[in-house]
Amino acid sequence: MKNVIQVIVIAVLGFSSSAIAQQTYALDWAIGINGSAASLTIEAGDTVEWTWTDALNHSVTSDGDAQESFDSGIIGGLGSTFSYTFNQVGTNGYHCTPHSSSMFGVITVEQGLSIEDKFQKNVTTYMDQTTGKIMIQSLLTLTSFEVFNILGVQQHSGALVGTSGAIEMNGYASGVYIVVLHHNEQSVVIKVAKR
Ligand SMILES: [Cu+2]
Repeated sequence: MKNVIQVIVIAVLGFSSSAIAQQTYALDWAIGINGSAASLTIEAGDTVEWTWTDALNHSVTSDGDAQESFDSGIIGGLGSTFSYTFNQVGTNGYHCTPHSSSMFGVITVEQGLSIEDKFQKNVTTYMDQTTGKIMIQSLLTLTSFEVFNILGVQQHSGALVGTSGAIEMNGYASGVYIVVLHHNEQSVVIKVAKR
């Protein structure tokens, strides 16, 4: 499960929208965390902090072909952390040395990402057909949602709090819905199909 916590330090710079302060993003790091749960798209100058969420020995180690080279070394213990600040645009595959088949991800570093870009590139959603809920994970804090049918008629709306959430879709007809997620003034549009 993607469980990202966001720590944003925003300086009000008063320049263009591209003048966004560097941010620190937190990722959980434990057995079974891989793929999208361990991957982020960030901006050059941003920091990623991994926190050990199980008690095993892990490392955060860049792949051989990563843009930047980083290695925490083997660290053990629940709550241990490792931080790395990415300064070069590029793609950084990484893994845990003792558990490379179970723990791996990619930190993609781009330049000139707006807050909206960061929001859009780091939201994952899926329709849980069993519970009838749209499950959401976001790097940036979610504030509210709207759900529209394909005709653009609003069906549902409400508040969201934190970086994960669920939108109850039980009681709504099967079909395709347009979901708009909000982070303050930023928004992300996602299409989901309810069976
Ligand atoms: Cu590991």
